Amino acid sequence: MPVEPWSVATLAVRAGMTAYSERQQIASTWHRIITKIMHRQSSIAITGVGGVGKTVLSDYLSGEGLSIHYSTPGRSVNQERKELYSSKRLTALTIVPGQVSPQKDKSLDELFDGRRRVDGVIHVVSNGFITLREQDARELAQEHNDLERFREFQRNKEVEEFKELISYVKSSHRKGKGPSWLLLAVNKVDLYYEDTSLKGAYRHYAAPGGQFFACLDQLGASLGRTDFEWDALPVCASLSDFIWEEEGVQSMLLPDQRNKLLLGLLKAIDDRISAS
Ligand SMILES: Nc1nc2c(ncn2[C@@H]2O[C@H](COP(=O)(O)OP(=O)(O)OP(=O)(O)O)[C@@H](O)[C@H]2O)c(=O)[nH]1
Ligand SMILES: [Mg+2]
Repeated sequence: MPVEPWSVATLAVRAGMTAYSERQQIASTWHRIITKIMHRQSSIAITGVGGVGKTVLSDYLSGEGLSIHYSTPGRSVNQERKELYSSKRLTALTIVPGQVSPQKDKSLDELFDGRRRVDGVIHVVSNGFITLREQDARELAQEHNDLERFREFQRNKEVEEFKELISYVKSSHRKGKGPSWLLLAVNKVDLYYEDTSLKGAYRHYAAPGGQFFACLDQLGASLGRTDFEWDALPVCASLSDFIWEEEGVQSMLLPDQRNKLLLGLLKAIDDRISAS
């Protein structure tokens, strides 16, 4: 269950920060997670609407995104994988493309209807700060030409998308193939990390009364509280300003604050893999 307050300081304590540099901790925690997943021959899924930041977040969780040579990717058409090479190639993490497409359905079917178990799901949301690319952006701009309306539209879309995911999770669970946990990664928090907006995001995604809480609470009741648990955590990866039409929102966190949030999420994943 999510705990308030959401802040860099509380998450740093939860992540058990040590004297090691955050970058080293990110790399070592990621390695530990991937090794455990590999030994189990299961996998982790990353889901969420297009432009919410799934590919970039996974690159930062693995440490790749922290390199000065890293450049942000374009829209993902096919599913992406983080793999480990041992005697055979094993997928440790699958990122489902966000844009509605046959590739997306195929990826979801493979994950939740395939032979291998899905250990857990990281579902990414971004409080309406969705990066739109190409034609669809121009079409939407005509209807939602101010940022607040655009964000509201995107937040509703996130709820619809989430309900679809829940059906996949339920059906996979019925076949005994997991997932046993779901983490709601409330992403791009660097764009709304001030008091009122952050509290608003907490209420929307994590507090009783919000639609996400209702969906997840119901899901927990139907799957069995001992077989499934969830949490919601704020996070961010690429600290970029957000521009919608004429309006801009500045990124307001520093790299070391961002790294603490990444570690908070990594720790939450690590704890769940260790427990399940
Ligand atoms: N401010 C801010 N911007 C971010 C963050 N993460 C990603 N972005 C921006 O969001 C854009 C989209 O991120 P992606 O990771 O490509 O999105 P995606 O969810 O993989 O999208 P699809 O591949 O279309 O499914 C990036 O190009 C960045 O500009 C973040 O934490 N904060
Ligand atoms: Mg992508």
